[in-house]
Amino acid sequence: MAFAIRAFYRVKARLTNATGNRRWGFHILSDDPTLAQRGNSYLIWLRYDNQDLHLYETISNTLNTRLTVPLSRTPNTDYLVEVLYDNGYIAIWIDGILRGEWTDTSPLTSGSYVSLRTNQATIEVDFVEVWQSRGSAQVISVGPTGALATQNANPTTPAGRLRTLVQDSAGNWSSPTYTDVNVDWTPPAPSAEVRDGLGPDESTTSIGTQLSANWDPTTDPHSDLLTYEYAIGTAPGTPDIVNWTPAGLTTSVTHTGLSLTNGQTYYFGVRAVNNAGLTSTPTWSNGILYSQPLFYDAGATDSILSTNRPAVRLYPNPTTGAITVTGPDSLLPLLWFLYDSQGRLIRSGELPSLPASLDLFEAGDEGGVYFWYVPQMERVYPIVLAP
Ligand SMILES: [Ca+2]
Ligand SMILES: [Ca+2]
Ligand SMILES: [Ca+2]
Repeated sequence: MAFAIRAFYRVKARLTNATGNRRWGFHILSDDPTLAQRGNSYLIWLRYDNQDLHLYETISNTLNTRLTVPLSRTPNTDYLVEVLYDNGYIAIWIDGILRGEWTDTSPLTSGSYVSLRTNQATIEVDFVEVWQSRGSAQVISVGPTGALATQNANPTTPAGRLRTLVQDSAGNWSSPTYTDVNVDWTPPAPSAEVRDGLGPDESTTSIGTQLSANWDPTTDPHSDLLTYEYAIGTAPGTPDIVNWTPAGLTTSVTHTGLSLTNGQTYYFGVRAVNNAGLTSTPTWSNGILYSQPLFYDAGATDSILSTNRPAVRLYPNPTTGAITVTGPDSLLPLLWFLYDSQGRLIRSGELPSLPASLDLFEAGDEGGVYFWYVPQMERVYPIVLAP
């Protein structure tokens, strides 16, 4: 552990062998556990055949006796040894009874190791605990290099247990109490795919007041999900139409109350929030085009010629597949939509220059009447595909 001005050590062990000059104990605040006397440290030392408790200070790897207290102990008995180090003051309890105190007027100022030690002894150790001092509130660091370096194995198994005890002004210790803590410092995995619409991915919609999306479920193995959030934007990564909004734990949503712009493509973003409050990177759909439902005003077909609006012309009509489009550059880029006789959007595109040759139809299109819609002209052109 890192050096602390005030620290508390608890070791519970029993000595089990019957012969020899039997002793065991532990160094605290050692600066080098590889050395025979652990460099610079304090050694709490229980001598069974001498029937005493020893405290040594090791300086430059040399033992110096600082305290000797008569104390009877028997083999095959658990002893709880507790040591308080407080800026040079050392107090030792055996089974809860204060047995020795000593103050180092030149206290150790560094030392990162606790080191168990035996001499002609076999011991069974129940536990070794190092307690750091705290205030009335204490921040515990978590993360790969934190004091708690483990995340929950699953959402219902806490990663750690925080224990605490307090000492009264007479030096008496409370019983330890504890609380279990859940730890998750990583965001959920992002959803694999977001699809426009409520089923397989859709590319166009004719409903101008709402948009839907559905997405692959995801999870967080450590803390599970609190909610999904969705957003709608005019570009992937840009939630400029609907900002991030909780969706609960369902994997689809329909957002109503929209006023969609004809010819605009909209994108759905989805991200997951875990129970630690961490948010995944968002996943965006590949977009859905809003195209107003087609209406065909037969009366407007010829009146277009008598207005000041520039003319867009196309030929041949009927066609076997391709058409040539002419018109002024002021209309560029020329956005167009092709609908079938049922009013269903078949395809759409943009002409970057005029005149242009446009492969309007594709193999598989059935012969008959189609409608070519040019938003800039607010005009629908009937086109016949020759069978
Ligand atoms: Ca000293
Ligand atoms: Ca996590
Ligand atoms: Ca789509």
